[in-house]
Amino acid sequence: MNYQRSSALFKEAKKYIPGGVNSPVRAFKAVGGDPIFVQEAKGAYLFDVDGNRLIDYISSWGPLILGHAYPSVINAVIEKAKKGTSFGMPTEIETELAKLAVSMVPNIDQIRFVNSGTEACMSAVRLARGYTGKEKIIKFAGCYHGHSDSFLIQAGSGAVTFGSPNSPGVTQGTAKDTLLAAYNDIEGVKALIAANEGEIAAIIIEPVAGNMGCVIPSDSFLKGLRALCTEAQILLIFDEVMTGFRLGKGGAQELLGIDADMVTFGKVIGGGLPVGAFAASEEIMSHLAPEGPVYQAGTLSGNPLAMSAGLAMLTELNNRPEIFESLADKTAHLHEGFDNVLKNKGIPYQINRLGSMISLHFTDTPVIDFETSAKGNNETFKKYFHGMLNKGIYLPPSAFESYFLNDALSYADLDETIAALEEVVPELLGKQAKASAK
Ligand code: HOZ
Repeated sequence: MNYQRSSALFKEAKKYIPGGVNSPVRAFKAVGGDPIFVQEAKGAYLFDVDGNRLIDYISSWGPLILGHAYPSVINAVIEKAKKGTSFGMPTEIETELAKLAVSMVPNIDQIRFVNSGTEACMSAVRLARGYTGKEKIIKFAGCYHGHSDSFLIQAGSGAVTFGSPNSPGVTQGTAKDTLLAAYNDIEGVKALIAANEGEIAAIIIEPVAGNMGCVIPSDSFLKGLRALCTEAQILLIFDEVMTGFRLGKGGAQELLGIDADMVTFGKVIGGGLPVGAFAASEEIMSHLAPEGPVYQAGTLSGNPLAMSAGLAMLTELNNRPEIFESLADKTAHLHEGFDNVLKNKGIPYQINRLGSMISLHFTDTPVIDFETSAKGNNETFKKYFHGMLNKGIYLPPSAFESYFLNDALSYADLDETIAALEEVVPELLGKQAKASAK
């Protein structure tokens, strides 16, 4: 495949935008080469500026559950835009989306819309601190909750991809209030709580991690966290930026049967437009301004275009809950196909999957936390990524990201992807690649 125009655009972008991108993982630094510039997308496919068609496995990092440019979402945005784009005043559609989200997600009475998952997690923690009167939080190595200061401590996703899980610029004062535990290690959490008795406001976690690849919590781990939080009066915050409205109508809480005290959402709740949200019981949310003293605000919060996209997508998911099962089936098909291709080839690998999230790790060790995820062989990952890209398959350009399947993917697309992997295997083994049909 030819990516000449993408490379030329990247060169130009680098003159005016740091690293040529507005979010680091997009720069392909973890895999080498130049990023692909998108021209447009429809359904399961991306079309780049060089005229290539790519089967998309990132779905804008999660939100495009129905596929790209889904008609009811696009029409809702167009119709709304004709009536004005931003008012900084209340609109009815904010309540409509809030009401629908509250009806779909367990354990929440009220929701506050913001503009990104970063803002949602940052604000949720502020509210947790204001509500409990305590200052420390526990987060898990490899979990990513956006780029606000408190969370850039052993953060996953782009931060760890570029070797800066603890970013310069985060003060020691801020860092000391974030305690770090290992994912799936309940004893470690117990020890932290004991050592910081009465000081921990919240534990924040991706209930299914998507920022160190896809990492699945053990049943006893999440149950244990719930029990510890209840016992020590710590708020359990589920960061459902990726899992919310994706693993089921009610997200990971519903699928895994664990109740959170607060939930954060991101891109999904805006149907792919810039939205985030945080939600909890009325009792907790009443501490938020203007009802209570914990401040949070934003001109673009509840923006009508974003609300209309979110409402159209959530309405569709609410009316067609069979989508979640169908997505999980498609993901299982991909898993099985990848397994069939890779087994007995002498390539160490692990596949983690839950619902429509999946990741492939080139390691012998089961991937259960950040440490085991980091054991993946990045040289093999690079060959895999570029081999697949050359066959028209767009995967996350970092081994520390999950893939997100969308409803527009057909079984033929999945089979094309599995066939592409078959062709890439010799490259993974260090052999000469077979000539591609494309
Ligand atoms: N690392 C982000 C997803 N986990 C990437 C976001 C982006 O580049 O858009």
